[in-house]
Amino acid sequence: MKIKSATFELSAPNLRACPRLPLPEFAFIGRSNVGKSSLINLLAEKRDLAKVSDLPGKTRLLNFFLFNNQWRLTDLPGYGYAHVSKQERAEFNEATAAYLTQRETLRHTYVLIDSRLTPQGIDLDFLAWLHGESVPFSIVFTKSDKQSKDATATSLDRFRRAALQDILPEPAVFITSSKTKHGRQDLLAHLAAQLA
Ligand SMILES: Nc1nc2c(ncn2[C@@H]2O[C@H](COP(=O)(O)OP(=O)(O)O)[C@@H](O)[C@H]2O)c(=O)[nH]1
Ligand SMILES: [Mg+2]
Repeated sequence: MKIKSATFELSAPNLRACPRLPLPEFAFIGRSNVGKSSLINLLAEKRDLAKVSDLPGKTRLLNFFLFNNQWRLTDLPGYGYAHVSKQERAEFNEATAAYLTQRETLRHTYVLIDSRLTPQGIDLDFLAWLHGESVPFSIVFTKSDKQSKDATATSLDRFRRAALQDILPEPAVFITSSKTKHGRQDLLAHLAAQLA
């Protein structure tokens, strides 16, 4: 799929404030700092479409980006950042949960995982929750440029055993780097297949 246009549409604090015009949507979610915004910029081939930050925990809103005037990517608040207050955390989790389980236009969810890390409890909990709610999802391994191919393969193996073993059919896994553009075409092909 060719990306001809990509623009920021709006930020929503809750489900009610999400865009009204029904278009197919794809959600990106993962821990703070995992590379969600960078991946959106990679798909769009724009440097500053989504705000990239070294400070985790900055995005507390659901951010909508319109692609080719046909479909949207939703940058969801990162989970697992300890430094926001309990109250704030509960609120954004509620908006995110409502979006994932009730948004009628949501076609597919991509869960981003740092390819360098051993399986993290918070990711496993989140995946188990998604699966329990019957939300269809795939895995996107991020930052693959930061280590060797072998190390990524080992990490993926470990992750499959820890997180995906009980989930059928086994979710697709994409290996990506926003730095080298690795995985961009595969991810776009997967999106395109779901738009067809
Ligand atoms: N080397 C490398 N750094 C990345 C990659 N993706 C994101 N980063 C860096 O990781 C940090 C967090 O990225 P960001 O996209 O803001 O993560 P978000 O919080 O999930 O939206 C930033 O410093 C990015 O430059 C990648 O594929 N490779
Ligand atoms: Mg971000």
